[in-house]
Amino acid sequence: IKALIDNGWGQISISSKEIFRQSSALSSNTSFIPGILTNETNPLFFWQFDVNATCPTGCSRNLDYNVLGGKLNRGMSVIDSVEILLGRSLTDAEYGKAAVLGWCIELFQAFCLVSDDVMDKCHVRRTQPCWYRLPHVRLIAVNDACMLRSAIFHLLKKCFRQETYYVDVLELFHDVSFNTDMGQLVDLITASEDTVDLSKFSLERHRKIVVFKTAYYSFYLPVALAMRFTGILDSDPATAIRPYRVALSILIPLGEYFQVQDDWLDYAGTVEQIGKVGTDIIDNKCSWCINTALALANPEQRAILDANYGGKGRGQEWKVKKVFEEVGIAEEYAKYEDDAFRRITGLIEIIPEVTKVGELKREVFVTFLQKIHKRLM
Ligand code: GPP
Ligand code: MG
Ligand code: MG
Ligand code: MG
Repeated sequence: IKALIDNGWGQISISSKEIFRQSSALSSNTSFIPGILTNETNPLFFWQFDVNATCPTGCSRNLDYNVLGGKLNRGMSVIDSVEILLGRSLTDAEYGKAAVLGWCIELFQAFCLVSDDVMDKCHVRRTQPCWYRLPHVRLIAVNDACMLRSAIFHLLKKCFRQETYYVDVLELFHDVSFNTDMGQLVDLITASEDTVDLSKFSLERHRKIVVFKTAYYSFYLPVALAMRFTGILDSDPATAIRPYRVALSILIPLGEYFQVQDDWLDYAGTVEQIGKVGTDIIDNKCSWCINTALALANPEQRAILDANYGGKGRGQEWKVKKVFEEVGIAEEYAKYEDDAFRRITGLIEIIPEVTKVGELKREVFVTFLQKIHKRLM
């Protein structure tokens, strides 16, 4: 892994390098993702040995191509949250285990992106062609996505089977995964390929989609894993406070804000910023942008949206973007960001300012909010 990082992985940020370095320090004879498939003592070794010999896509290539190259925010959030909850820096062993949980979320994210790009028919992801676009991959990407998700459970078994919270962690992944699948389903069936009917859209429907498809796995999952890892129980017998519910009540709105930003950047971001090319308009997606534009459009503008949203013809996307501009969507988005920041800060303040070890801490959520507020990538 060191060689991988030092020779030619210049695009990996410092924090990503740190997570790799620490993960490989987990145990002297266990290299880690993407090295997990290169170690003979690893139960996954047979994958590489058998499958790479015959399969041109190769499993380690799947990992290298799809797990790396992102910001690793979700993975790093597990480690950051564990450190905050324990109120101290971690030993190497603790860091290694927290990093495994971080990598499990990154595997889940890779599974989501590989399959989402097939479903959204995208071309570019993390500034490279989407995995399924590679000529030797194509629909094998569906199986590769499944393998990325299955690898999570291999890792959890390998590293956490002895822990009292093993089943809680398994349940978390299963529940969050189910919610994400449901969110993705509602996203897809609301964006019909054959008929464009903007009257089906609403901000309420948008909220349901984004909470389920993004907020649970991107925001609740990292913090809930850190909470399990540090021994936080479902309810505190002394105070009757239910910490996981409190965390959910903050992280779901935070995840909703994050996905609104994703929708905004799909329309306004450049490929250099976001590493992908937006497809929400041509894909007829129920995004924050179209819902906001619908609320502000006059009858002529509405007619242009009705005639061109979801259209694949020349200039149709441009016409929609022009209406977005005319209705002042940029100002509306700036207002949304300010309001979301205030609202979520208010939710965070429900947690007492001073707490004991083993209890939730405001800083976990403040750190997360600061990481995403006004993000441009
Ligand atoms: C983001 O939607 C949501 C996901 C990537 C979750 C997908 C879930 C699955 C079960 C496959 P998006 O399409 O707006 O993301 P992006 O803009 O990154 O393509
Ligand atoms: Mg999608
Ligand atoms: Mg997509
Ligand atoms: Mg998007």
